[in-house]
Amino acid sequence: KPKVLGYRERAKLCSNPITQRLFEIMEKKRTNLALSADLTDSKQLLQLIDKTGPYICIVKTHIDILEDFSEDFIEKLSQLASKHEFLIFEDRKFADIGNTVVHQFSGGVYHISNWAHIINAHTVPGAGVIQGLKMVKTQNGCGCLLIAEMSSAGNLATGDYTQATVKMAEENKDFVIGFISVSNLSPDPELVHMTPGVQLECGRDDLGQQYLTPSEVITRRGSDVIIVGRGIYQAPDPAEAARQFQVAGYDAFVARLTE
Ligand code: BMP
Repeated sequence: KPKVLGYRERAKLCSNPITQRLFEIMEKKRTNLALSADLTDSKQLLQLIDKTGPYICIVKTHIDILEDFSEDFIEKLSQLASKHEFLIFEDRKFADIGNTVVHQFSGGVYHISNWAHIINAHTVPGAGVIQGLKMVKTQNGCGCLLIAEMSSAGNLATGDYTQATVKMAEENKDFVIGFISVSNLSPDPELVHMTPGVQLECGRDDLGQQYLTPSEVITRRGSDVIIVGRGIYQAPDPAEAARQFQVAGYDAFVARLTE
């Protein structure tokens, strides 16, 4: 069984500055919690992020669900990222040919390459999607997660598709920093695993989302980061909920370290 490494050791082993920074933040703030910030009003979203900032290592955005997007929102989000020390992950799920994703990543209304530290991509187009994204000049030296598995019922990212995705990650480590997955797929300490579909109790929603607990995800399945949306922002006290997920996620990691 491979030895489980602490966040500081992982940071030292990472050659990519984004993963290095991520593990340093995780070590310093004692958190493996990513907030899935899926509110549609920018003022409410910024308030949520400011309140939960102390407990998280990443804010994951869906920038295209904001009703009132503006440059000012990005400015304020970036200020909060510096204030609370977290990375910004735009969950854009690029999934087209290389030439198209170049424009989707750098251009349009959102100019994602100017502000995101982390992006992600489906591998259904083949390696061209990675080649395209990699060509774009970025502000923060952006790293890319490949969607190797999904949390939703009946999804097709399984078996050979998942294995081919792992291979693509291993072959593109200058830009690919890890996976969206619901299990540990690679023993390489430079590749990070992030898992959505997390609540404090197992269960599902009405549209196919399936929830696992922090201990199932981190201790048993060996993922690195829990991604939590409604479990935090729909709670009566989101800051308190974030604190509970921080503790649950971190305790689950300590349990894996010491088991
Ligand atoms: P929630 O915790 O509210 O179910 O939100 C999960 C978040 O993670 C959503 O933003 C969703 O888009 C994202 N996500 C997911 O749920 N499953 C996946 O397989 C991949 C995702 O990006």
